[in-house]
Amino acid sequence: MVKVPKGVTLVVGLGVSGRAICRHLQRLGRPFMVADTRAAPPGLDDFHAAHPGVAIHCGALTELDMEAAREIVVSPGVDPASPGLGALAGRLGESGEPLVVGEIALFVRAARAPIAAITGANAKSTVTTLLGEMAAEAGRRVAVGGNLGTPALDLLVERPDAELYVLELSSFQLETTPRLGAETAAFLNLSEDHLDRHGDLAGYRAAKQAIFRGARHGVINAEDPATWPDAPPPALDRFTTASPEGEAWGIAVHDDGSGPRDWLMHGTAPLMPASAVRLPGRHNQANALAALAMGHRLGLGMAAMRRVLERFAGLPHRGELIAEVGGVRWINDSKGTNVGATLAAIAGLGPTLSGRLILLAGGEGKGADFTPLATPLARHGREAILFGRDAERLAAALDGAVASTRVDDLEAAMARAAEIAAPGDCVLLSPACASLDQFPNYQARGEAFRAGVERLAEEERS
Ligand code: UMA
Ligand code: ADP
Repeated sequence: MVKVPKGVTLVVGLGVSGRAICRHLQRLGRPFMVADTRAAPPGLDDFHAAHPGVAIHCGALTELDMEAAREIVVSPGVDPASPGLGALAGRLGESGEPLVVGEIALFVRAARAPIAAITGANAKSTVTTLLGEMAAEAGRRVAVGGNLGTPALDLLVERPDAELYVLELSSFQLETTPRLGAETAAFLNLSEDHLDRHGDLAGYRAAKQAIFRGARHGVINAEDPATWPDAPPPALDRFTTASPEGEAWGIAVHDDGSGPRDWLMHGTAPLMPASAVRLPGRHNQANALAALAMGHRLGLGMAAMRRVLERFAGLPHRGELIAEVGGVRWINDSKGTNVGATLAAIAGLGPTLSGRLILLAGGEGKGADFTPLATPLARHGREAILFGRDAERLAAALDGAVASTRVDDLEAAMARAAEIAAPGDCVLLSPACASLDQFPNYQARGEAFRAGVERLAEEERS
């Protein structure tokens, strides 16, 4: 048994978040040690160089005696219910908060500006970026990060003058945050993801509900009751892609003199034509409305917010058009790492095609049910080309609703797609799965797709 000395904080995990936690504790002058369940976590040498003399335990957490620890700060990739940690659930630390917390708990203690927080199964990064851009456009000193981009604790030093923090928060981060106390908190949508960690959809939802703890304002999806708060904050705004009821944010037909068309609305007030939102698809109009509702609460001007919605073309790997080759569009939606995201991509693209959709999907399914993909693929699909660890499970779930082929990897899937695609078709990489069985992360998968499409475009030109 290795003992965590009395009064020492234990940091669990030596990834991006773990390192940010260590830097923060070092700044505070709090003694700490580190544990990582992997025998050789990446970047050990760099860590020793940055924190000389700090003890590191590599291996099972059950080999650690944590009884005397002042606090245990776990990384999001580590399950607080895992062996060695699970037994400490319910135990309180010196701070009066649970003994086991995550990075965001430390951030909340240290932050001196309001927090706008965003969670959901999908669209977190898009809404976080939109709101961050809106705040900057409105002249606010804003720091944006969390699950997306810069770890929250690093924002404290990168933007010490911040007057607003906009944070994307995952269920993993929220389940170890006792009280967030956000100025405004949005829960965008819920569909199956990370069931391997949270057990079932109810567990996943419960983790995400923590976003409302101590919030002064909430933003929820009127069409998705799972996002509605168990304990409502004092003020609540709802968004919907339907005609808004009361003071909700929605979409309705309005005529500004140039003919009737869909407008984004706040109650009965028209805000901008839906077609002026540069991000494509109805799901992105919902994302725009969520960002508007949060921005409105923060006092951002409508004109600044509108300018952002008109120009923001989207983040890489989210429904990103890479090229059109021989009349076939190749779209990178590598961030479609769960069934809900892939359904949104198919629903957004399918009706716009003169041809058919060729879906490239597969990887680590995280225990999800793939059957909801069958109906939209039957309607819009030419073929589903499946690869990676859960290809068999995907094929079984599609059950002949659309033609499907199984291949070894993304490269083979792209070769097959190039072979069968006809002008007017769209080849969509939206895997409905995590990438980790075959790639370091979803970005690497998206970059491999981009490189492959660029080779095809080159071949076409030559
Ligand atoms: N790991 C171990 N043992 C350990 C520590 C980590 O096996 O002791 C493994 C984890 O299981 C995981 C990997 O190492 O496979 C990384 O885990 P981590 O907790 O060290 O991750 P970080 O590098 O700190 O990155 C985390 C988020 N990662 C996860 O939640 C898995 C990053 O989100 C986030 O950007 C970063 O903190 C800064 O806040 C990434 C992500 O995939 C983008 N998030 C999930 C998602 O968006 O779906 C939730
Ligand atoms: P997150 O950070 O929650 O993963 P992103 O903004 O990165 O969210 O988008 C992830 C995936 O979700 C992308 O594949 C994107 O096309 C899809 N998506 C975007 N908006 C929505 C929405 N409102 N509902 C469902 N899926 C969406």
